[in-house]
Order: sequence, then structure tokens, then C-alpha cells
Amino acid sequence: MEQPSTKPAAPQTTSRNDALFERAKKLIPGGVNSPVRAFKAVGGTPRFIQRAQGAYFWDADGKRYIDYIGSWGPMILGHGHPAVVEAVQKAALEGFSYGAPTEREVELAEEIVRLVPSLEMVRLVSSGTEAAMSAIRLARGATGRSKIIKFEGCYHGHADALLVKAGSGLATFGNPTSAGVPPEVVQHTLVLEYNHIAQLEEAFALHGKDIACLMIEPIAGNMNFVRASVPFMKRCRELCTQHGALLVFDEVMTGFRVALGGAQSVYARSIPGFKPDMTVMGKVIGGGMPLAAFGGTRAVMEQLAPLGPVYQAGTLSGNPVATACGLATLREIAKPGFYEALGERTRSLVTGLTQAAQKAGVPFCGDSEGGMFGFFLLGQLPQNYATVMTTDSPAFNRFFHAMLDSGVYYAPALYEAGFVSSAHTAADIDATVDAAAKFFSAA
Ligand code: KE4
Repeated sequence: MEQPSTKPAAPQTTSRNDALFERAKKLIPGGVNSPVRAFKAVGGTPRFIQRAQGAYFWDADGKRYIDYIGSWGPMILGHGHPAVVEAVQKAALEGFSYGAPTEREVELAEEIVRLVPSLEMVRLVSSGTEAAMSAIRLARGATGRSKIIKFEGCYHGHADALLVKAGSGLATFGNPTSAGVPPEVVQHTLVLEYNHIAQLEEAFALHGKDIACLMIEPIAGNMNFVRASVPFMKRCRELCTQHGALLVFDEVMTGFRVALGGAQSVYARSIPGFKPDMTVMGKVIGGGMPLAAFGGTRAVMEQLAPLGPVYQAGTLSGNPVATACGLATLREIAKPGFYEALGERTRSLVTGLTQAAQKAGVPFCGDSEGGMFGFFLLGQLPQNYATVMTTDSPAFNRFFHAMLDSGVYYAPALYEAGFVSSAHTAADIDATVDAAAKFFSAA
């Protein structure tokens, strides 16, 4: 019998992506199970991915892409890392889910606490949204306060209290950003401008005694890539301490992505002894499987059921297959030299793109930390959401599609960050920069 071909199918003349998208739209709202995948911001047909390996994935037409999404962060080792695949296969043969405690959940909790010094305890959940939502409830329960602070441009998942945009000034609280969220649900959420110290101080002066927590993306990957300035972050820490509010780091994207100890370890280099009170994690800790976590000091975490009065639960929390995937991933990234090599590779991408743009006279700037990067078709790095959104989005969309046609898959939205894995080679970076240089020179 003829052996089936192992070569990827040759790209077909009619796009299977189009056909699949039409089919999907009949049964799944927008044809996708998460809005950003629909390419609405950039236009065109989303690519339906058939398989992935290392730094690459292949779409339904058999076209290969260098993948700079990495499932929006989780795939820090690239796709199909042998040690991770083996761990998942072994776990799957032992059973998918028990609804009972397992040793591997303890091992994963021990590894997370070992690697993130601010954590004394963690609770495992299944998504970043669930982790952030639970952290808010816990902060409110632990402090007995209702108000929370978030920042414009930061995304913490789709829990109602966090789907909110700035109200009119500091005296008023947020307005919903989504239908279906009643105004009263966000009335306790104050939305401030990222990196705006004076506004932060005024908010605490007005509401300090009522604030349960301040939740922040320490490097905002949902504004593409915007760092909190050290002075700003220092004031967040000081004001939370002064007013008895909890500083909650949303490290769903940055955790184990920008450094082994997360973004908090990056800030601790500039702010001696810096620690948040709680940390929300996801993405990398699941290695691509549905797993997230939130953690903090023992005093706060022991307010959680079944010990304390703050309820939180989940059928698949700490799932045996997901914890095997996460644990195998953490063990690989904890190896000596992993982040030095990854950081260097990521920096080489941003440097190459910047040089190519500058050579062509195209406004371009970028930044990176560990395996996370961002770039802007702007002359200088933005410090807040309003500036990010001054980007010429038609120009970004042309860039996105030119790169996509060249087999380079960036995030399909100008406010999203990008990710490099340990599977990306120098040749992949060179090919990416070459494709960008062609676009810039013709722009
Ligand atoms: P999930 O519920 O999507 O697992 O995590 C929500 C979340 C929380 N906090 C931060 C900082 C996040 O970036 C996210 C989710 N990130 C988006 C990308 N910007 C996931 C992609 C998507 O929504 O499809």
C-alpha cells in the first residue's frame, strides 16, 4: 500500500481558509472562539491552522508561517517540544481528569512558588480571566473594600468588573466597554491613565480608604508593549502600602515570559525589595493547555474557600494533563541560560526590524523583554494607550498582510504584543527581517 505523504500538502489554488471561515461563521459567532482571531482589526481571512512544530505552523492551504503569536504567549518552547509532548502523552494515559487532588498539582505549586519569590501560596484555575476575576474577589474579601483601580489599555480577561473604560474624571467610576455589563457592576472600578503618577496620587487621595486593589499589567502586552516606568511602578507600590490596598500584578502574559521570575523580578532590579501582594498568571504556566493561577501572601490566600470566606472553585482546576504540560514547560525554561538566549534572540528581531525600517525612512520603534516584544509604526515608544492608538492603522494592516503573505505571522492587531520562542532560529529572524525590509523599501 502506498505510504501517505509526510510532506505538507502543496498550497491549493482555492483557499481552504476561506471555505473553512465561511463554514465556521455559520455555527460559531464570527467564525472564531475568541474575537481577536477573526482578523477584524486587520481585515482578510483568518488562517485556519492545521498543525504546528517548533517555531512554525501550517494553515489549511499548507502554507508555512514563522509563528510570532505562540498561542498569545504560552508556546515559549515552540510547538511540540519533545519533553512536553512526552509528559502530556504519559499523563493522558493515566487519566484526563479526576476532580480530586493530585501530586502533580502540589509539584506545580511548589515550582511556581519556588520561582516567584512574592508568592507564598497559589490556587490553580483554567484561564487568565478566571484567575484575574478570582484575584479581584479575593482582594475585596481580604480587605473588606469594594473599589478597584485598573489602567486604560490593560486587559485582564473578560470578567464583568474589568470590562470598563474610564469614567469622566476621577470622581466618577468606570463605564462598561461591553454590552451585557450593567453600569452598577463597574461602578466600583476606577480606570486611570497608565504611567500617569499625578492622576494615581489624586485617585488614592480621593478614594484610598475604599480601594481593595490596584490591578496592573506591569509590561502592558495588550497595548502591544508598554512598560510601566520605574517611578510610576514605585508609586503604585508605595500608595497601595500607604492606603492598605493590594498591589495585584497581572502577569498572565509576562509571567515566565519576560523573565523566570516574571516582570516583578525585572522591577525588583530597579526597586530594591519590590514585590506585588498578589500575582495573576496564565499562558506559559500551562504550556499551551488550559491552566492559569493566582497567588500571593499566605495571609491573603488563606481567605479562600475552603479555609476562608472568599468562594472560588473549578471543575477542571489543576487538571492532571494540563499540570503535566505546565510542569514540563517550567522545568525546561528553568534551565540555566534559557532566558539569556531567548532575550538575545528576541532583541535581534527588534533590532533588525528597526534597522530595516530606519534604512527605508519608515517611523518604527520597538522594545522587548525576554521572549516578549512589541513594535510601533511610531517615532518613539508610547507610554500610554492614547499614544499607542495614534498609530496609522491602515499602514499597520498593510505591514501585517505583507508579512503574512511572506510567511510571517504577527499578531493581527496593532495593540497586541509578539512572542519569540526558544525554537526560533537566527535564520528565522533573518528571514523575518528580510521580509520586513522588502515591505519598508516599497512602502
Ligand atoms: P485568558 O482568559 O484569555 O486565558 O486570559 C485573559 C488575560 C488576562 N490578562 C492578560 C494580561 C492577558 O493578556 C489575557 C489574555 N490575552 C489575550 C491576548 N491579548 C488572549 C488572546 C485572546 O483573547 O484570544
